[in-house]
Amino acid sequence: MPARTFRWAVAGVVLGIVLAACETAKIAGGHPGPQNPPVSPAPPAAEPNSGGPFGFASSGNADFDSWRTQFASKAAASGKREATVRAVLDGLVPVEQTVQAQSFDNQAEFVKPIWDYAKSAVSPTRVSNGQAKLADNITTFGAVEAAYAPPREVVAAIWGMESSYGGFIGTDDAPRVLASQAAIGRRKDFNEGELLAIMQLIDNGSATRDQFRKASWAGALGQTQFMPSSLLQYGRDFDSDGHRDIWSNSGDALASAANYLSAYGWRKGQPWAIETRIPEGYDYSLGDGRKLTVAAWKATGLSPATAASFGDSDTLQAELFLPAGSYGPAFLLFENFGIIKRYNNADSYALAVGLLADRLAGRPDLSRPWPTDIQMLTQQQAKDLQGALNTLGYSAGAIDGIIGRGTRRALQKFQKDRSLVADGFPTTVMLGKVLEAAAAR
Ligand SMILES: [Ca+2]
Repeated sequence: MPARTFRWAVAGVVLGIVLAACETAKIAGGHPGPQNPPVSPAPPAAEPNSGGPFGFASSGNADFDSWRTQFASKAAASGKREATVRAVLDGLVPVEQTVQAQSFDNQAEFVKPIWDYAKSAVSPTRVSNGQAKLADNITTFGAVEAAYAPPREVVAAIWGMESSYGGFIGTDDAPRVLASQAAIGRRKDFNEGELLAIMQLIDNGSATRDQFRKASWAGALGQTQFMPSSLLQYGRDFDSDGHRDIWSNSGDALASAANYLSAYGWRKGQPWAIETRIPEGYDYSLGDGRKLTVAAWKATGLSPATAASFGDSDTLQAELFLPAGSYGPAFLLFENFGIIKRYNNADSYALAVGLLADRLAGRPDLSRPWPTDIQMLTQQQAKDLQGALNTLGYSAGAIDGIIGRGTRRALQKFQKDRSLVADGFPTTVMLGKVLEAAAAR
């Protein structure tokens, strides 16, 4: 999915500061991207005059009221039932913008190292709860697994990450948070599209107005934390009762998540990643995003960390992923890692889902510990690093304090040119070397 250009996400999805998948991209859970939700052709004479037939009571915010009147007319003109338009928009009072802005800016993903997130993802409680849920819902998981490409443990891991296996689905009103953003916040078109999707879901009987009152602060819905347009496009009515009830029907929720991954091209039977052992003296600069076959990776000296072999994956394309540089576990990533990122475009999220899935499937824990004793760069230090790399001509990209792939690749080039271990991992010692080099220019 095309990456969003805003820090947009459901609560609880994570982008490690060391590992931002894209420098500032976030995806609202399960949302496939800024494709326009299907909109019926406008009936020619349906355009209401200004104010339209709605006449909402004032919210107390003139800008919001003005937007709402116009948007209601637009929604009705696009074919949404007037009663639905009214039900979705009537009585809304915009969220205080400072509160909403804080929610966007204070997401844990921007301050946590990736291993904090990975470790909490596979906490003993989350693993044991997941195993219990797999056992309790064995018939549903069997049917979902038979109907869609991903294995049950991956679907269960997403369920666990998004809503603690359905235990927490949010208490915000999706129309309220989306309308607030559309009217006086960020990303008008995107949020209006999500509101139109809600109206369409109500109009076609998939969901009720009241169900949309159980959403995250960003408007993500139900046990799978789908944005409304994702529910419209990928939601499934697995028990065929006429409703896509991802809030309280775990079959609908799990089938919807599995369908989403299938639709984005999940490779049935292929792994998401395999932990790899790296030999002494290895050229870490190979971990720069290039894709080679597993056979070619083996020829560079890599071997599987916890298994006897890489299995039958020799011909698959993989990328060497060094989330903790040379200080922690390394992985060969496969296409399915990218499919998990369609759900949420952060390496740390996909890593957490994959690791949790592995544990739920009974596969062994990582062979190498995360380097919890390493001090992470602060956001300001990360900016200093990016600025110095740019000064030195290594092109770290935008100076945003988020160390994503671009920054890591630039650091790898710096390290390689100086015969340092080119792992692209920004320790404070490495920051010192880069700043020193930049100052000497
Ligand atoms: Ca249903």
